[in-house]
Amino acid sequence: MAKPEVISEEFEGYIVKDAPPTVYYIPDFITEAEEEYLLQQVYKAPKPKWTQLSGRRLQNWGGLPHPKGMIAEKLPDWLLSYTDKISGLGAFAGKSANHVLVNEYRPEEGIMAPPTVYYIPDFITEAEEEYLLQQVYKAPKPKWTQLSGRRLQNWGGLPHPKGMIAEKLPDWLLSYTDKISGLGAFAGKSANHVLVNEYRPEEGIMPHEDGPLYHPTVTTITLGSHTLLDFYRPVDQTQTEVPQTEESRYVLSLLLRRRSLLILQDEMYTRYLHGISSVAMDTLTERVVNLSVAGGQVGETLPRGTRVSLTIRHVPKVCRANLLLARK
Ligand SMILES: O=C(O)CCC(=O)C(=O)O
Repeated sequence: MAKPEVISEEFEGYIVKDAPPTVYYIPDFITEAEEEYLLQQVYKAPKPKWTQLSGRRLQNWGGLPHPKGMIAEKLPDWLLSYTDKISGLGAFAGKSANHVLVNEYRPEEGIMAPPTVYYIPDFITEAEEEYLLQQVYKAPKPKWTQLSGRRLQNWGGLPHPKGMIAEKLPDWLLSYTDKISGLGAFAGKSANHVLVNEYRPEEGIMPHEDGPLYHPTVTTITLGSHTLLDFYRPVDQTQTEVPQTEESRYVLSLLLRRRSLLILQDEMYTRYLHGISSVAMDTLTERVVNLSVAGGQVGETLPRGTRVSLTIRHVPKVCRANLLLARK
């Protein structure tokens, strides 16, 4: 094998041999005093500089990378001396580092640690499924909103960029939202919002993102019938030559059996779009990645019945109605 190119002669001894020759590990790159100084600076940052993700929290410095170009912000001096030092070693082929992500991991946290998809079959019993369906169909008619391809009930308030005016969830939902929050699905927060969707056969929902108004975890209880939840890559704005069809952006599907719980987090929430195709029958393929746990065979066809889903989420920005009234 050709001798790997070394970014700087002084690092020749630090090439990790069993890794591709693009990994250098340099022990004691900084002194104890420098480590202490950097930690001090990190923890001096104002609270809003932190973004809490599941499994870690982070600070972003230098701007938000974007396909159309990052609106660059000057790095603070305490980072600049290190980015300059590393750029000076030739790490960026003569260019200068202009972006730093600070990640903080507590014990038991990690960037890959929490799987981003959990599928829990038989999360509820048949009796609970029947009870929940009864409650859904007991709701007064005006509680339903008819959309093209499905109808829905909104519980907990209407999420809004300025804050959701929170409404208490009914007890029949609260026992489930509390149970799911207790699993740690919302990083210690409690679910405060439930969308009830009803899909008849041949109904579905277009691929979409759930957006920034929710904590980036979505949990779904499926009642009445299975469905296939399909995932798609977002349209790549930098790629204009090849047409990007729904088919070419399709990545995988999950089989959601009745009475199951699905938890989606992180990239599966923030990066990929999800949707349900409007068909009367689903055919299982090797792209349905949870067949072993959900029970199903490639090639099998599953006729759809009426499915009711409870999409349970946490809306972080909330204003309480009584506070608003008090201000008037
Ligand atoms: O019914 C489902 O499982 C998906 C619902 C959904 O994606 C939504 O309401 O945004």
